[in-house]
Amino acid sequence: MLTVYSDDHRLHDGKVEFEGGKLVPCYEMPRRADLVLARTREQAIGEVIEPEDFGLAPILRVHEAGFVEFLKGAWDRWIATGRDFDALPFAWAVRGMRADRIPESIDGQLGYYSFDAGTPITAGTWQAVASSVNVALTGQRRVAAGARAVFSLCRPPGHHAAAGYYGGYCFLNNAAIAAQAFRDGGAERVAILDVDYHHGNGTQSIFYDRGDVFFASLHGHPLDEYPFFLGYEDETGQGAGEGCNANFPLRWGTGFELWSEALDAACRRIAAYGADALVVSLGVDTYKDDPISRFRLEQADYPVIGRRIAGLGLPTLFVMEGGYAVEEIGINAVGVLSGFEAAA
Ligand code: Q9C
Ligand code: ZN
Repeated sequence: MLTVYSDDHRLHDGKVEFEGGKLVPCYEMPRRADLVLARTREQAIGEVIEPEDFGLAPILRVHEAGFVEFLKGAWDRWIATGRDFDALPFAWAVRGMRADRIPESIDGQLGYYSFDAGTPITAGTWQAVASSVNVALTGQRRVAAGARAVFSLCRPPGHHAAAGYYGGYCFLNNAAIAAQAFRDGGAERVAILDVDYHHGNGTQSIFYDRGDVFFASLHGHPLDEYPFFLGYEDETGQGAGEGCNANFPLRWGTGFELWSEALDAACRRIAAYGADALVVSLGVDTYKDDPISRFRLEQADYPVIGRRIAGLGLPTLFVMEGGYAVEEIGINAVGVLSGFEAAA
């Protein structure tokens, strides 16, 4: 399987995120992608290529122009206020507040365009984010041109980012942009399978009212787990998208037996939908030793996941999302790909 990768991800290197009442070192760090890349080479899963540049047009098919403009300029505006550390928001519009008025100050806009304080913007964030999108789109183009499967080693991740806001270590939604690119390239129906530990709230929200993109997510139950405010089973889509959203929330402590039953159910829904292409939001923070997650998957489970996904028989784009047990991230992520290859 071909891997798409760029060193540009290193330009996004946040120092701290807000967690549990204090600022802690970022879990989402450059070493994550470095170790996944190293593992693709050790396992010789295939050639590694650099991304092409697709510019802003495919991004603007999914994200609001004002939001993209904000992301591009946020760091320069932040340092212009005299600060030389990571930019984090601290206030948000909640129930009944004015979400229809955009503040002018950088601090107000950081809150307006985000949903958590865990996602720092740094000097190189925009460049890394734009490159991560290009990694996804380069993989998408190869799959659209006939490859059975490609691995887009995206960093930063994307599935928490919605059309107009960032959060959860995500800025632009790589998987959603790739899914839209499949549609724009002529695919009638696209399915997205999100196996990251966290609910793909951004992806769900982007396609919620559309019937042309099916979204299925297995994740920590919102009663227990971040992002807390989306991801329940009764979110089934709306309007033309009714029936095209499937959530499988699972409680803390879930092990592979229960998790893989949910995977089977999600795969049956995707098979019944009849997609022309599949995008997999590949997070491996379901691992038992992940420092911020509470499922109990083991190393040997990841190839089984890959085999099950291969069973769908669809042209498949894997897009890297989360996974914070850094020393094992390569083994687990590439484990999925190896399992897929062995079965495909
Ligand atoms: N600092 C992904 O796996 N953690 N994102 C909340 C606040 C947020 C995970 C603690 C976890 C986001 C792509
Ligand atoms: Zn995650």
